[in-house]
Amino acid sequence: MSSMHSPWNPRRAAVVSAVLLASACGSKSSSSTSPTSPTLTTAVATTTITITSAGVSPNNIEVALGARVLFINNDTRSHTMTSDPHPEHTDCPPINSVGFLQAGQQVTTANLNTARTCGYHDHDDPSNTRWQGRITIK
Ligand SMILES: [Cu+2]
Repeated sequence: MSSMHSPWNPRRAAVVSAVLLASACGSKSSSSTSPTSPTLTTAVATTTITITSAGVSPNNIEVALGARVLFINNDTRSHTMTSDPHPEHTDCPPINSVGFLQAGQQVTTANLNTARTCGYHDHDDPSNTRWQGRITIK
């Protein structure tokens, strides 16, 4: 069985690349994905998210079913906070109640009445992970 030990086995290489191609094209995720994923902190139980020039904080929170989340814009520029996915914003419509926030303005979401995990982003800067976060409703 000298072929088992040859450094280059074209048959095996063909099988491996076929598998890689299949996995790359195979699964179509139905969940929303942002272009890039934010680095999430450990989930914090709070209903207040503060926006500064450094980003949203905390960027990973847990709230009780039915809660509202307050977004406070302490940045010097405006932000438009919306549900993932961009640009449809269909995952968690109550987050879209926040929308446009002037510098210094604060707005709450509508009641989060569905137990699920919601991602959000700044619709004006959708690929910037600084303005992305997660709200887990349970
Ligand atoms: Cu968007």
